[in-house]
Amino acid sequence: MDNNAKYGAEEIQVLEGLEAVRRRPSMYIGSTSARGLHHLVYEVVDNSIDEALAGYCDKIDIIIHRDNAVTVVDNGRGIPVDIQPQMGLPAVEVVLTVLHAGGKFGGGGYKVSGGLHGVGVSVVNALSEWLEAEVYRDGFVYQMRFEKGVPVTGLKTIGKAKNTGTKITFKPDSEIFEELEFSQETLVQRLRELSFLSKGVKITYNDERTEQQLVFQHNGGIKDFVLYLNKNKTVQHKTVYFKDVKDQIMVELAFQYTEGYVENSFSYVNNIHTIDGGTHETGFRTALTRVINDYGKKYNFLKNGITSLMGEDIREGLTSIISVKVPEPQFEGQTKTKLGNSEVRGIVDTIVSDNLSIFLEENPSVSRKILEKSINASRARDAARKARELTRRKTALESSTLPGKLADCSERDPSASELFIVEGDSAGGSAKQGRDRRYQAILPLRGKILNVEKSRIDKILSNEEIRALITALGTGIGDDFNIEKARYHKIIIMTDADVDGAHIRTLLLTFFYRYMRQLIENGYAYIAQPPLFRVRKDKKETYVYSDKELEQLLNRIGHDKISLQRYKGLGEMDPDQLWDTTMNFDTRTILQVQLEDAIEANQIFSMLMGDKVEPRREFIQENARAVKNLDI
Ligand code: 0RA
Repeated sequence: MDNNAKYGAEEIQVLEGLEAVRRRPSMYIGSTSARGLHHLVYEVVDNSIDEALAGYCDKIDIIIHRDNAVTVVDNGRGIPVDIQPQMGLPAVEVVLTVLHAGGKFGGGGYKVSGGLHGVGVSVVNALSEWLEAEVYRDGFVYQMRFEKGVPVTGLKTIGKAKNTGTKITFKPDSEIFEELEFSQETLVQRLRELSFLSKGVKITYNDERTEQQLVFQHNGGIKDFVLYLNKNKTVQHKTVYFKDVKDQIMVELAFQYTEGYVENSFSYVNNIHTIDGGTHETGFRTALTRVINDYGKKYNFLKNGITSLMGEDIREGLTSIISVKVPEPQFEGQTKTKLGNSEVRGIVDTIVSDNLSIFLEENPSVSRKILEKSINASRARDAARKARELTRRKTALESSTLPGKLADCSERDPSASELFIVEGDSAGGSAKQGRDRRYQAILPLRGKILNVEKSRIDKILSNEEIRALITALGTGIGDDFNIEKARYHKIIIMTDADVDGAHIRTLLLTFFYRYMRQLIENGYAYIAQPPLFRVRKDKKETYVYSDKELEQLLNRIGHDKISLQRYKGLGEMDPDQLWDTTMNFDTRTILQVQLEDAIEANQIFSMLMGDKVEPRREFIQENARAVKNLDI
């Protein structure tokens, strides 16, 4: 066969592949916004994690350079450099230029590839202004450079190496991405999560922009993950952990019951957070419910009218992480975060049943606590149903009788209506006078609403402020929640820029997160941004929204002859001012509440709302004005 001819054809294919990626980047990385940008890093790190999963790598360093180029270094085997026969090119070049080539060589194992990321490093290469790869292997350092995915050097040997590994540095292409700035918070969150999921692997984060250095390493793996989630909660027992393999599917489970009432469970497939669950979650839940019920029956816990416990009773106060590794995962749903493989359900069920039954038999005191807690939950659920029915009936009766303190808008189309939830009666009064009454409704909340993290639903529903809120929103709550019935599509939390304001905002967000999550998921929840200062000079007034902005303004206009007013609360503004600065559609800024990462949200909520007091106070003080951090 004519070797050159074959070469040519393959090369054309490579170029066409890279061009396809550059033409429609979103097909490969989801978007070209900040989200897609961060995916580039995850993609490269996933390759190193695969090397760790295969047992050849235990250290991964991520460096963010000042120009937002990123380096990922690992101490794995190094990408092979020998000539790959099919393409007649060094394997490293193939991995970096051929779509989906990454997983084709090397020995099997579980790859992250095929999932949410897993598009291959060649995609990162295609979307980078430049990328440089260094491979440490067979005693040498090899290097190769690419621009927009195309090799601009051959594979060079540039020195000797004692160790093995791979180093990839890339600079995302400004022609592709709308946003080039990496967020430390976003990256760190994912790296922390990965370090829990990859037991023992040391992951370091070095940010040359801020000189921050962070190290993540968890020898307890997902067991440490559970401890982390329960950090500020009172727990009932030591974390339970087991790991098992069946038909090439590996299942790891860690759980621990807290004294709280909320469930905090997360599931992963090949290190991808499956937000929408799937067959692995179903298998786990089914097994948990059955095994606990069987134990309860066997040891006579179920009596006094309770014949069986429901899954939700058993999961009250449960914190759990289930992580499965599936060789060929099928992800479903719009966001591809739901596992579809039907065989996984039975396998997880069997593994959880077998291990959990043994655990319960061997740990009767823990078993007793779980059973007692579940039975309590079951009793409370009855009470809750009654309370809910009461609210439901009342809602039906009072459908025209909205809460007395709600100043509703005249518009009836929810998509054109907004509700301001305002801290305190005095600010509520200003807001009522200042608003555009056609489209803006005002609900003043008196003082603090109930801490929903510490109360069961029956108590929550008997709280007057909460009931007013539920009725005003029109959606119902919990299982009865119906987003279609929302009376407003913008629900704007407007609180003072102080510690109390931050607390109330967090309480409200906790409530939405726990009982009306779809409000957040649909993007209906917002946070108002009232000004912190008013600066007056020569009769010219300027409203200022942050300390930094104030500093910049004063530097510009000088410090002389100015009058500075600091707003401690919304109540200090008259209705016109409140309208001009915070409520006017045309000039205001409102922050949409994002549910980017349920883990972080939970962490913030449990830190703020959990029953251990100290970290909470520190956090609120630190973030009293940094609204961004509370923007779950
Ligand atoms: C293909 C085959 C082998 C390793 C790798 C790829 C590999 C890729 C990356 C990407 C980042 N770090 C990496 N480390 C390894 C197996 C090589 C062998 O059999 O020696």
